[in-house]
Amino acid sequence: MSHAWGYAANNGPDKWADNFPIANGPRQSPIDIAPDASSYDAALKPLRLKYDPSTCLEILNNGHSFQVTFADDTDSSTLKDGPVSGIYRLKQFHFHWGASDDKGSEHTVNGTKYPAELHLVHWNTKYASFGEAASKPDGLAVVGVFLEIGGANASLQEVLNTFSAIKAKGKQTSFADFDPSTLLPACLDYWTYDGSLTTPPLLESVTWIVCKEPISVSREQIQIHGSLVQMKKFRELLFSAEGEAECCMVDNYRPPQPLKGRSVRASFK
Ligand code: SG4
Ligand code: ZN
Repeated sequence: MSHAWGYAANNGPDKWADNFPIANGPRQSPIDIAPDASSYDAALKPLRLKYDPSTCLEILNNGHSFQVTFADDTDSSTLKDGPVSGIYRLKQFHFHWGASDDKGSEHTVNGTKYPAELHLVHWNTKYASFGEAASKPDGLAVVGVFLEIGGANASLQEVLNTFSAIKAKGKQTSFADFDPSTLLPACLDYWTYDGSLTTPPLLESVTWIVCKEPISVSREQIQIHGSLVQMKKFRELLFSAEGEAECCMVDNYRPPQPLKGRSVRASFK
């Protein structure tokens, strides 16, 4: 494989194992969550997420997704409790989405796909940096939130409003004072399991925390003054860089991987 990894037929999830053999490893992500096969664990604590909007820095199209990055040199924006111990710092959040509303999420619930999935990526401060933590079994904690079609989401719209500046791969722009907790569902009940990054290098370092309750995103909402388009707006971004043949950023999700004997625990009955 001479080309870089991606989501196309010639470099997509089915091909990743050629360069990243851990793709067939014991704790790969995402998975299909079967609620009836998950076990309620009374020892699981409520998730404690504390985010400081002043740590929000910029938004970037990295050619695989777009991500909002945070200053992570202090414990200002953190995840504590839930299934983990210690302090995990927020590094970035990003999304995965489909070419149409019937697909796009990475995790599925009883086989049901959502149109998109939000990932908030945190790293364990018992390690010196994100880079060091990313290869440790307890290095990362990613909160996954499903998006479902419903009313327009005002908080999400603040993110989407930057898209004209980050359309092509490699583009970035400042994005300050955004509070990522405004993207969270009201209820933080979750499923948790031991997994991996869902993109190469597919490192098996992620404690996954997948929220039961989705947040809403509008399919399309036309207003009288200008248009407010949410799910469709994601699909205007490009995998390609400026000057290359335009290739829409869609279907940037990995499908569910084998559970291989892992347990999925629920924080709720
Ligand atoms: C997306 O491609 C992000 O943009 C990546 O962020 C992220 O990689 C990757 O997904 C995998 O993360 O939560 N889906 S995931 O398992 O966080 C990392 C960057 O490239 C290492 C920074
Ligand atoms: Zn992700």
